Amino acid sequence: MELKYPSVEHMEPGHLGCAGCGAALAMRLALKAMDEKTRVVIPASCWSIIAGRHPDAALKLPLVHTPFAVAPSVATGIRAALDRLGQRDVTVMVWAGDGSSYDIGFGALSAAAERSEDLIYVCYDNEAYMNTGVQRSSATPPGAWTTTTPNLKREAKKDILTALVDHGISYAATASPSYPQDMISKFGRAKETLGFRFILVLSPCPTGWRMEEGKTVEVGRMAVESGVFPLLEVVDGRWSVTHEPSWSPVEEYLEIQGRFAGMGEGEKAFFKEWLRERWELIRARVKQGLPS
Ligand SMILES: Cc1ncc(C[n+]2csc(CCOP(=O)(O)OP(=O)(O)O)c2C)c(N)n1
Ligand SMILES: [Mg+2]
Repeated sequence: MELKYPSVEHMEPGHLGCAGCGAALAMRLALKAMDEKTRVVIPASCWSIIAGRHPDAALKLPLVHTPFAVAPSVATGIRAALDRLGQRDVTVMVWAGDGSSYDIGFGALSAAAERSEDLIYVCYDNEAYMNTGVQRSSATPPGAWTTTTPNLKREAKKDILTALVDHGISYAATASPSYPQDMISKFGRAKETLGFRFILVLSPCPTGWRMEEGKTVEVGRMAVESGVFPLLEVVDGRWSVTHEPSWSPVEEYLEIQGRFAGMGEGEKAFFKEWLRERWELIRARVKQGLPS
């Protein structure tokens, strides 16, 4: 298949991530839609490590490391300074894990969204606190093993996308590095949009998901095709599904990952019910359209 995405690379070939890190691939693809006038803001996470340090840094772009809960606030300040300097053509992009986005930094994220800060906020979602050794977050799916859910997570995954959309932000999307064309075009669209933009990227983690490190792209595809991770776009409140799943069996997605190995029939039924309810909401939102 002919690859139609840009050859530009804002990431060096080497980085400090684990082999098969979906979050590293996600960054590489996301940056293909960005230019060199991009400033990256990263809170405590695996990416604090993956980025490395000068002179061996993995990114070719200026990057600010922040404490766990304040990346959107630091990004707000950087945006304000750039505006004061008249540098409106510079994009500020937060690149945060699910721990800081869904949980500990959610307050700062919600506040920046509510103020319509002119930022791109990316949550690379590997569904747990991976950098500190695989602890459960509110992004961890039901039925998953983590070190803090040795008997599997009992709760559903928090729907952060809908929560952010309901702040009235200008652009929101989900993306997967297994679908590079879809992902790069969403980052391109976000770059061209003003206001608060939120992109949720599912980033398979071989270490925490207990899967083979060569299967990152394949597992990402299974997440999308089974409907577990819907590819969506919400522009000014108008929802669309950018890639219809082929509804491949959910079991295929669960069985390829060791973190779901402890699931019994009850956990599988709960997982499928969570999935069904999620899609019910998506279909309703897509149908709803905009008020006339
Ligand atoms: C206030 C605070 N609490 C805890 C930590 C320790 N810590 C550093 S990274 C991290 C995990 C972050 O998880 P997530 O945001 O999902 O990113 P990931 O590591 O999965 O990439 C934690 C708990 C910290 N740096 N600061
Ligand atoms: Mg994480």
